[in-house]
Amino acid sequence: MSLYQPKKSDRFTFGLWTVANRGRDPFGEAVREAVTPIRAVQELSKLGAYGVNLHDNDLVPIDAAPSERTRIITEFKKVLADHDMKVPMATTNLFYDPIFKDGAFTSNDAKIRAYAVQKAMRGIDVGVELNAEIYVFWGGREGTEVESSKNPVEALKWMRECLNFLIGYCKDNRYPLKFALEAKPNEPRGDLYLSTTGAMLAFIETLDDPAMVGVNPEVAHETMAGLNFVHAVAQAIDRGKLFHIDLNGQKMSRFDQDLRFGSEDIKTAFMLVKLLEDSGYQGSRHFDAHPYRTEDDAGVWDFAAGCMRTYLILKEKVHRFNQDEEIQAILRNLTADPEKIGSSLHAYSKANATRVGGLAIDRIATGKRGYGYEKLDQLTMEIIMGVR
Ligand code: GLT
Ligand code: MN
Ligand code: MN
Repeated sequence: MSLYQPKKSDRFTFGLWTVANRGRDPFGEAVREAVTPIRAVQELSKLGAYGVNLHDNDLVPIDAAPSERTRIITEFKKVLADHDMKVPMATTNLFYDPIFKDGAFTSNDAKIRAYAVQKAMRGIDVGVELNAEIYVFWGGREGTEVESSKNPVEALKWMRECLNFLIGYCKDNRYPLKFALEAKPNEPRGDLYLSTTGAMLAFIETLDDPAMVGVNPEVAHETMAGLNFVHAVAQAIDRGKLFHIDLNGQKMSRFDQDLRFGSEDIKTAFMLVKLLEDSGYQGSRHFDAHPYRTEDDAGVWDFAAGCMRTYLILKEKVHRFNQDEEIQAILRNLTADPEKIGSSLHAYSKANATRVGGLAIDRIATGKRGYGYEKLDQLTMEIIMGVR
């Protein structure tokens, strides 16, 4: 059905690392060949994606010589141009190499923090060369198992120093990049610093240029901690800080499953799409997920197509929800304010204090009100289940 066929204007993107995931886990070997960056661009463009995102080392091996780096990037740029694919986001791998086993920007060792900053500066150069607009920072190993090993206040200072350094680097080079910080509660470390999107939002305000920095919330990461992802995204939107988003699926209180978007908790996925679409979010709909370990190469592309198709199906359900007269009447009734009481709460003034202070509010009668949420939720579910 053409309604569910992805278009460039949908801005669907995938990390190179997502389709290239080989299904390795702590208990088992890789189960398939890695999809190369070039093939990822070719296949994802056929499926209708807008672009791909990457870590420095998804494209250029960590030990590549400068000439090798140039060759790889030139070849990659050609494939992107040939397939009308973009790289809207880039990031640094600050977690894979053993040097980062005790963190990067929050390592106790200044030499390791410097190496991380150096690697991020090079990664930023690559991102800018590929016309990326957003540079993501997912700490990876910024955390600890042994609490006594690191001063958590110092760790935050180091994190701030490194990010400020990189803000300075971008300004000095007139790079038009924006940064997006991605929170995660735990895994791969026992505990990670700045573990929620809300924590990131507070931290951003302490940086040298808060306007340049927003968040990259991920479905799986808030959900792992049992938190409400939609509310985290809403707070980011409220602050004008939703610069990017990592869409995937996750069961609560498990390891970071990174499942196909919409494959778990379809109601939350629906509410998330509704929030993004209703808010006018203009950024990438980026999928940070992995095909099941059971899949061969064909399954990898089923996975990618499924992420986008589910998003578009949910988007169409959101449209139905917004057009549904019965639902909209319920919603209008919920916020009805015939006496215009709400406007007296917009700001404190003597006049408003007099009005609010003097309102005759029947506590008992008002407390008896039924909200009709059973009906509203059932109607919502019927939209999602496709019978409405
Ligand atoms: C890694 C991680 C993700 C991050 C990526 C960016 S890499 O797959 O699990 O959540 O978004 O560094
Ligand atoms: Mn992510
Ligand atoms: Mn994840």
